[in-house]
Amino acid sequence: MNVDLNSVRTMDTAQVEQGIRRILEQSLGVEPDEATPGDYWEALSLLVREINLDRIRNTRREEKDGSVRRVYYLSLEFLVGRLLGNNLHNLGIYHQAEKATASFGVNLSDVLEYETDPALGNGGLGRLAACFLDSLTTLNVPAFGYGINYRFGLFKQGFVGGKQVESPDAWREDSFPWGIEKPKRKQVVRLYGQVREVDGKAYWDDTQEVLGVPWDLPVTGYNTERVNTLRLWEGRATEGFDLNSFDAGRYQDSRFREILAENISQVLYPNDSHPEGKELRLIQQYFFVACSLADLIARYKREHEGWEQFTSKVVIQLNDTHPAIAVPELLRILMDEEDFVFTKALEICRSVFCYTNHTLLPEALETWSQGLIARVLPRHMQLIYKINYHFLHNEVEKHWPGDHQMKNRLSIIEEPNNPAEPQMVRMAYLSVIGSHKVNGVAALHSSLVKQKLFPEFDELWPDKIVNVTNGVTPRRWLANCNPELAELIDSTLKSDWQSDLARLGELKVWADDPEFQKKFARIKRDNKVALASVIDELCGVKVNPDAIFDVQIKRLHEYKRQQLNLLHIMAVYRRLLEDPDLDVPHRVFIFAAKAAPGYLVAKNIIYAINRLADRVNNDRRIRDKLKVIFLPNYRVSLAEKIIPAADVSEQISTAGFEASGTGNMKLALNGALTIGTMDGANVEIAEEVGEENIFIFGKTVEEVSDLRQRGYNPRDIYQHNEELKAVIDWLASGDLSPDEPDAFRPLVESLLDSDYFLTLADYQSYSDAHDRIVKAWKAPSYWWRMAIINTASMGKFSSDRSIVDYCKTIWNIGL
Ligand code: DL6
Repeated sequence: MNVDLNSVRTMDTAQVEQGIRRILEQSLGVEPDEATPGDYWEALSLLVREINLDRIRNTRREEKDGSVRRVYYLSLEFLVGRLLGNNLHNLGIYHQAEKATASFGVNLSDVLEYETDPALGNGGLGRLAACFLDSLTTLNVPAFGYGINYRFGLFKQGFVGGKQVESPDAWREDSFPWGIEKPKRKQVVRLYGQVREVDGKAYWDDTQEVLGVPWDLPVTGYNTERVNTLRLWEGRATEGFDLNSFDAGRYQDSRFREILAENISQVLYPNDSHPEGKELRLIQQYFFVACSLADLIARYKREHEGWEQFTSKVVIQLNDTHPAIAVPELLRILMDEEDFVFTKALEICRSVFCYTNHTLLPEALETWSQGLIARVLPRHMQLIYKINYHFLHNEVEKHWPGDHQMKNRLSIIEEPNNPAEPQMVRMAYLSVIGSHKVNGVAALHSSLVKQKLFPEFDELWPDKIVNVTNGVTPRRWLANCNPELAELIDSTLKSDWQSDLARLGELKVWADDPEFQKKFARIKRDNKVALASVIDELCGVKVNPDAIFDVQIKRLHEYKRQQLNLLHIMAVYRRLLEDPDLDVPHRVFIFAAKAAPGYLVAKNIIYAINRLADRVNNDRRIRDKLKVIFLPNYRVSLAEKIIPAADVSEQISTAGFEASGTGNMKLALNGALTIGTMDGANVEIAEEVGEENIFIFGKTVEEVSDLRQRGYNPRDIYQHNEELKAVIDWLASGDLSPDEPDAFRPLVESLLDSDYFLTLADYQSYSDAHDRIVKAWKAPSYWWRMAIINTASMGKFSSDRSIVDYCKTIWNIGL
């Protein structure tokens, strides 16, 4: 039977109501009048799950003839966020659910608050993966996401005396009805052991085995009956798991504990831009890659005879280098299990793999010691050498004959400067060599990937490195999180902007209309009132919804420069102390960010902001003109509350360091004005909104590099900028932390001694840009015009457009 996934069925309110009642009574065993919001959340989630399961069956039926090319998105992180609201919206039954819960006397928004965020990611990379799944499904592309079902997601952040403290996030300890265990699809993964060669064939023996058991999360799309799958693997011990063999002197004690099978999927590593060279992390990477490849090959074999069609039916996107071990793993399967010769096997790998680079930070580029890979995955180490030999002696030699330096430079194996250090395996090179396309995530980033990161690869293979600018799903990041604005847009445009975000451009004609501006501003204010009550609840601080809400929400990293924001707020405070009558609008500076637990300067910045907040928020002299808020435990559901309420979006990274950013897109989409550097996707946002509708400041990539070449001394700036000197001295003085006078020494030293991220160099320009913001705010019709133009200009930044680009330029999938 052919199923048309485009003809979407829906449910009316009475059906949703009956469904809720049935599940409350028959599955949860509670009467509607005694049910808690948590029970309603569970009942509604189970109802949605029934619908999803029904649709998954239809999706499978539609794909059964095997004619489609599937996208397999391999990612160690999927930051999916709460699922109920999003699913209700995608299934087209949000309003029905609202009315149905109301008929039981329950408010749907209270019910939705009950859900815990599945915190299966660190930040941008993981959230992007989640947006892409939404868009793949919405665009009706057959796709699987593959990742790990971590028991503990990203840590929970709290503050004690203003300092970050981390606690484990056992996100699925309570009920989590979305994941469906699929024991029948389990996979066996092998580790350690050794390789024997017999008659030229390799045998990987004496291995330790662990099981990977999949958990499936249904992925719904907007306006389609298709339901794709996010398959997350969980580690389990095999029955014959032999503890004694681990202890037989071959492995040290600490390692013994690390490699217990169940540990594999316990914890998400909490660093987003600094990989952890731990054995368990390598095992995590291999574990999920091995399970996923085995699973997708089994699916392929169920649908096809032979390997001839493999490359036209399968495409595998490597989300950064975390899944790069997939290249030698597929090679191993093809050569050792399927008897392909090396060159043919490598050709197949290159046809199916593609790799996305998400960062230029040198410390974030993964390398693994050769010795570690050789011990944990001995066969893979052999194959990496084989790929490297083939690459250097055929491809590099052909292009640069006799050039040994070039071979050294492009080798997957990095030779140490000091012979006592180990050889390292460059996972990025492995990914480039094993893929047919490599992409950066914004135009500027992709050009830097070509020029700075992989210039020789770009010369060797001029068509390989391409750009796909990131995007965000307009369903979660406008329709769901900002329903009032969505309604205004609906009633103004009368067209389906949610599936064609470029339609927002039609709002531009309303930008100067006083009535429209009034409505737009009213919605922003309502959202600010709602955020103010969250702030009061979480921080105990009352903020004025008529103040400018200036937000910086993202991971805490020196390159993202929360410290620049901090220094400027300190300066604003000083100005107010000097003249409390200063004619400036009230301002609320809002931060939310987690710092990697081992990143001391980042934690120091959090502490400084919190200490400053304490001082400012309790200082009556400045008459509430300034408030500083640090919201704890930043996560997707908190972002959904902050973003609709933001007036100003801080995107202030050092130029050349932020690959793209996606928060910048979400905030502009919701009518916040960006203060930003010419970095990442800010450049394209500026192009779309026009330079008059964005506050650009700071050094460009070229200026940053010129300055470094000339020799940068932050102390020169410090000595010559009176205001900046005063705030840094104040920070260093211990006045903000009398109990710990040296508390901010790490931050002050990093600013004055090296200032690698050029905070001081960009300070004055940043402060001037803020003055322009203040001026613009004082002219409301000018401000709201800009805000409306920002929303109207975000069409390009839908993740649907990103996925269309991937389909065309990378995956060769027709839509
Ligand atoms: O591409 C998604 C996201 C970008 O928007 C950010 O600019 C970038 O910092 C982030 N990268 C990471 C680091 N990952 N690694 N490796 O999260 O990716």
